[in-house]
Amino acid sequence: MKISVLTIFPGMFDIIRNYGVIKKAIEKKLVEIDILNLRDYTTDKHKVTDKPSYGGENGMVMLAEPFYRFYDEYILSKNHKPYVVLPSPQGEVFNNDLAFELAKKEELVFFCGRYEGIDERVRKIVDKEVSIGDYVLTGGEIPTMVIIETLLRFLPGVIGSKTSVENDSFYNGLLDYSHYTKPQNFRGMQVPEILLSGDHERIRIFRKKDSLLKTILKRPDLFIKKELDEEEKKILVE
Ligand code: 6GU
Repeated sequence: MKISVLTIFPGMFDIIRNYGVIKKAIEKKLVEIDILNLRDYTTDKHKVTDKPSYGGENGMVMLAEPFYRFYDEYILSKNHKPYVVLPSPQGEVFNNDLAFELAKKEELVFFCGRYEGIDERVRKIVDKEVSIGDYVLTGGEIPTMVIIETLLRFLPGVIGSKTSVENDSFYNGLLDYSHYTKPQNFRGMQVPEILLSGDHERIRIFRKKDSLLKTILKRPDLFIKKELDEEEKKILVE
């Protein structure tokens, strides 16, 4: 997969490129992440990317021209059509399902906006507007990093084992089960006996029940949306 990001603050992306799982994914060539400076697509000698809003009193708005120039020079030159994402509080609310859909694309492009917003006409060359939640951030860079990190976990080979992605919170509409490591007795708190038993089937059922109960207690909104299978129903009535 290829990801290109258009931003006036390329340095912000060092955070995701240089650490942990994403750094490894880049090294393994599972993903190529290109961070492009929007200023390189400006047309004036001062490399201006924003101007005051028409109508007044509303601060600065990002110019449409640099985004369109990038679109003409980069996106239209490809024989496949990259999928353009505009992170914005007006977008579809991001979740694991949307991340899974985005992870199937051959190439993603993120347009990072700043200030009060982006010229409305940029939306014409955007495939999907995505919000990371009902609150407002000052720019699209952090949301872009959130979206990239989430979707990369779905690419084969990025996370050590497929089962750890599948067991994660939300993958099956439930929160993750509880985890324990050494020591067995930590300040008087014990690891549940069953996890030490070596009985994989009983451990699987125990964890499933833990996931179900955690979801009911902590995220009842998720639980009421979940369609329980026969095994899950049986675990809950036991
Ligand atoms: Cl994607 N962008 C900005 N600027 N603020 C947000 C957001 C995105 N999602 C939630 N708030």
